[in-house]
Amino acid sequence: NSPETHQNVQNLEKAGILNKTKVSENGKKVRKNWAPTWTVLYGGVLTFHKDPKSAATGASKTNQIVPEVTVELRGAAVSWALKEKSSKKNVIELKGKNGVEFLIQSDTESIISDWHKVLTDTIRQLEYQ
Ligand code: I3S
Repeated sequence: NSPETHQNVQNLEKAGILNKTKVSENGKKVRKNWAPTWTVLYGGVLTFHKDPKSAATGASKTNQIVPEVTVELRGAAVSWALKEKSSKKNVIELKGKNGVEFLIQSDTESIISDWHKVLTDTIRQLEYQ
């Protein structure tokens, strides 16, 4: 039995700062607004928090606790974004339910590859629950 056999969504946790923009809401395209964002995966839910370091109001502990956005990963889809979606490299497309769509990005390939894997694994795990 490999460790993967026992992997479940509870073990799939990750946090870090990624560039993020919303691109669609309720299935409608919205204007991009890339911003460094504290990104947390926990319990099958991805949350985006304003990066305390870049918040205009200064560092706030509340920002780290209260998410700006919550994406339920059950029924979501994650993929590498096509070149047409952004001029940036290493871009992941995340499509949530209710027609919400985000791009997340890091200039560091290993960082974004790790996120791609953990998000893909989480979505796959949630299909079997
Ligand atoms: O897909 P787009 O519209 O070319 O995205 C770019 C714009 O959102 C741009 O801002 P303006 O709203 O001022 O045009 C952003 O600064 C760019 O970063 C967006 O493109 P990339 O290729 O970086 O996702």
